[in-house]
Amino acid sequence: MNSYSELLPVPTGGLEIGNIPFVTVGTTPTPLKFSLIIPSYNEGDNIQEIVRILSGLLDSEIPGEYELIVVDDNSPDGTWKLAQELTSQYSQLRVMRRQQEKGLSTAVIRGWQVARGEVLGVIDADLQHPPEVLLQLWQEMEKGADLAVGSRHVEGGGVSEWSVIRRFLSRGAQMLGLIILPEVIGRLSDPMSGYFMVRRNAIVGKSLSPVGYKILIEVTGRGKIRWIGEVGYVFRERQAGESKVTWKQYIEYIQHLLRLRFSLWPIKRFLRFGVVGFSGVFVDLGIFYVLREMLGLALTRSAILSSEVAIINNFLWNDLWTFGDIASQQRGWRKRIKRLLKFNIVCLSGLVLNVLLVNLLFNVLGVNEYIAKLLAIAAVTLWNFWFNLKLSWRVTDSSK
Ligand SMILES: Nc1nc2c(ncn2[C@@H]2O[C@H](COP(=O)(O)OP(=O)(O)OP(=O)(O)O)[C@@H](O)[C@H]2O)c(=O)[nH]1
Ligand SMILES: [Mg+2]
Repeated sequence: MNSYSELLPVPTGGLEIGNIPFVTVGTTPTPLKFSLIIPSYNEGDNIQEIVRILSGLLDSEIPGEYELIVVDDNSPDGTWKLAQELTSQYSQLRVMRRQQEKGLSTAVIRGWQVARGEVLGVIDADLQHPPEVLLQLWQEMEKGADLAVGSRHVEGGGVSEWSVIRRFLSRGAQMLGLIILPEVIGRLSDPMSGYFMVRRNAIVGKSLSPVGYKILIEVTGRGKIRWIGEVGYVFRERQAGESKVTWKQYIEYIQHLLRLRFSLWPIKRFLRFGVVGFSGVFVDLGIFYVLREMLGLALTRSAILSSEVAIINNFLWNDLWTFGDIASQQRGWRKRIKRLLKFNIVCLSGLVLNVLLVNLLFNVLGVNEYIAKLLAIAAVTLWNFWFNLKLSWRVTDSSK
């Protein structure tokens, strides 16, 4: 009797993780607690063993409330076929065979897109990720972590028989990551890990980029990850099959870091902030003219008043436009006044910094005074932007 499950449909289109699809497969209700993706390419010698071990572990912990999803890229050795045959024996197993798309990262994302679990995970098919660690990772999630990562660089972790070169490259890649993307890479002791679980809520609606091999960095960078749990594991030697790691992946990795860097920096906001700042110059000058020429006020008084009007002008535009999306979540006059006060303080501190910098550059370093002033304006613009972003319109979510 042939009682294999049908192959899963391959999602097309964007690489965004949605809410749990409301489908009932057989008698299994949705949502499930956990969906574990097993990406595979020519893992015919390993697939049966990994499915057997993982099913055993999860059956003991969360019977009937999980699913294993093998995502195979049409392996020439027929891994997908072998996996599909296993579905008659393992009811929680589902298989996707991709023929149009290739690559580890997109395999994981496509798997997550059809997954029904509240927690989404990934594990290599080649038994290099010790399956027993899975339950420890699961416990981290149960304790409330948003992300639980198997790490080779915390207690209990390691790499068994890697060559010096591979260790060096792995560490080097991590250092580079720390320089380019400190706020992401700095949160992970093992950013190259391919063994982790993430709460669906933390990445729902986020579009994950297909560049690169290391989906963990993408998830940490774009997701709403507050708490990360790490569990040490020793990366085992391959038992069977061939490695797919090539130089190309290092290049992709760097591309990936850079792409994420640019999308995480709030460049659009910064440009708007600049435009608003520029408009403030004219307001300042205009009011100064009115106060001096028409009302005959004293110089200092006019300068202070016109600056304050410009600050209020800038605040209003920033509150409406640059940071409008954040402001609309902090409604009410009280909050708005609070933001205005903070904005004032930041601008004032910027002014002090401006004067200090011009003095330092001109008097101490001997820079031409106009160049000194220009440099100070550039530095203070960044300063004002950053502190207003973090303080006045508090954004802790880096994707904003
Ligand atoms: N679906 C899919 N899976 C892949 C692809 N490339 C690698 N995999 C799987 O992803 C997992 C990790 O890939 P590996 O080639 O083992 O990479 P690695 O573990 O870093 O390197 P090794 O130490 O050489 O094994 C394995 O389960 C592979 O079968 C791919 O293009 N598509
Ligand atoms: Mg491997």
